[in-house]
Amino acid sequence: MTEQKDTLYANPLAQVDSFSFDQQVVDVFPDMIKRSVPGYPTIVNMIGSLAERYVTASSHCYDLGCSLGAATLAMRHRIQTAGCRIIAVDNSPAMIQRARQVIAADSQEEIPVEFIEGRIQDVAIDNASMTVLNFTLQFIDIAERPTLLDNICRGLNPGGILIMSEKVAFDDPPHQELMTQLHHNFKRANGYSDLEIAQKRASIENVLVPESLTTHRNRLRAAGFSSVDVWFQCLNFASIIAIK
Ligand code: GEK
Repeated sequence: MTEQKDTLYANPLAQVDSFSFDQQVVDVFPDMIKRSVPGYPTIVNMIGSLAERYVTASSHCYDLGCSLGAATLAMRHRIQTAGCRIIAVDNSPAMIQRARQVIAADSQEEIPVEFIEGRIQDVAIDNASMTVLNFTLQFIDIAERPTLLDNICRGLNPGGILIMSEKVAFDDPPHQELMTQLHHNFKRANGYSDLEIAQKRASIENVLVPESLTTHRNRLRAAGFSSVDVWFQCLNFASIIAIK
């Protein structure tokens, strides 16, 4: 499948609508996420490495907010044990439709992938050895986050892991400002103009709601995870491993 360049915000818009995961976004998504999220390819690759280590025989793996299935593919290609199944969930019909095509074109066919088009808050999680929330929790209403993480922890087998990547916020305003500016520099270096950066920022405001690493750690502990640590961070993007 050819990768289209993200130019969604390249021209001045009379009105910047709230960001949504529609067909336009799906068409440019791989390019958009790579040029916008520092460390995204590293994180996806490491999800594969963690699958190799943590996924146990005959268990379930969940990719919650799967988009086009990057984390699903990373797990599928590295799982070493038999009898596993990956459940990939997204509430964007356009994303799920394209993700099905991506998986249909994948040569690794031994591990079945089940797609669910729906809200991750409504998915029953059971017999899980690995669950991934790769830049998805940030789109969930803050009030619904604790219940979702409780549900994820309950559905994991003992020793199972959650990989949770998020854009994060900082309590110290000067540090927040510095991280924001460096992130914008990252986007500029990847070819986004100041107009694109400003319009995207306006569209994502109130749709993507970042929280601090302290808030994430406390919530994961409260959900029942026994070990919670950051394993990756670049600027205001971080990934946590939480072990049950
Ligand atoms: C990757 N994990 O490439 N229920 C289900 N899906 C949701 C919900 C919800 N309530 N809210 C948002 N989504 C992927 C990248 S993108 C991150 C994840 C980003 C979905 C939404 O439709 C989108 O596909 C995904 O979460 C977030 O590893 O765009 O920054």
